[in-house]
Amino acid sequence: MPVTTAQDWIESRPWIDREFADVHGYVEKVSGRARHDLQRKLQEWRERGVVIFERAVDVSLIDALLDDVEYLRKHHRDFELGAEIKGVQRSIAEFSAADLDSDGVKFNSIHSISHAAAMLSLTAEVTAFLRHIFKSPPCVLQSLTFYRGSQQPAHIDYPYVRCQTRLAHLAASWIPLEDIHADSGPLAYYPGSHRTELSGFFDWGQGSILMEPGSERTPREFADYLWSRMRACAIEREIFLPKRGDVLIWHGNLVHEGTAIRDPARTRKSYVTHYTSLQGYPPAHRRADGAGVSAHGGFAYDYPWLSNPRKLPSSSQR
Ligand SMILES: O=C(O)CCC(=O)C(=O)O
Repeated sequence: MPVTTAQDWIESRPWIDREFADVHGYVEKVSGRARHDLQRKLQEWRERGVVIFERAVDVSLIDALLDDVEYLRKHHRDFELGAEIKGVQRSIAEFSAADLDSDGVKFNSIHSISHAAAMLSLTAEVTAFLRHIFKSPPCVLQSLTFYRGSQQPAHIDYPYVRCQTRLAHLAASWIPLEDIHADSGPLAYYPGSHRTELSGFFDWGQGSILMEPGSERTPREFADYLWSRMRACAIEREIFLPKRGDVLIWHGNLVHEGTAIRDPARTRKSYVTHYTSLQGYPPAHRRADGAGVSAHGGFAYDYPWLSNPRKLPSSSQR
């Protein structure tokens, strides 16, 4: 198997990440269609690797997703959906109700059974911004739904989220499903760390920049490496304390983490979507009939391996 190297990542970068990206020229060309202060946001993306849109999310979709999540938690034995608790991946049906209440619970790709989730992933402000980043329609690769803080140590997504055919065509949105409290284990990120001269490339073994099943190095070593790079570059983390309705978008090479939960009684309901471009979407993830949800210029394709899953209320009421 050929090893994936830093060069592979560099060669697959979208236009905006290249040394001489002409943001001004690009904005001049498309500004008629821009729905926000595009020049400022694209510069922010180049410099910080993260942008925030306040009050950009439809809160009725958030309510519908919260109803879906409550339904799923009550009826989890009836559903086929991946879930992860502290690194253990199983079908949600195999976890107990108490497991589903613990910290670090993630539901994987709920958007495949929740229309509300798919529509949240395709929030207009997000898809419009990512279309500019990729110069191609954004497509949902996967989503993660959190009930409590993840406390996940520092990481970058692409060593784990790497099924896209253009490795560096990767970004994520983080949507709070409630106002986020400082003691609930909020998301934190290291602005500017998406620049590879700052974050470098971690060697998972044999020169590979991806975590493979047999990797010699661990996610904890990856976190230690990133924390030491952040210290060396004097990059301070920023903690994201959004209100319901806000959304943050991060670059696929941005260092981020789930901070410590200081009050275990608090929930931290949030919804993450990872995207690639239509050009980078893995053909094997797309059904031959192209079925899925399309909105605001983005796509959330149905997965071919979920041919007839039971759907959550926001989908079945349609
Ligand atoms: O929300 C969090 O605490 C972390 C989310 C995250 O790291 C991810 O989805 O890649």
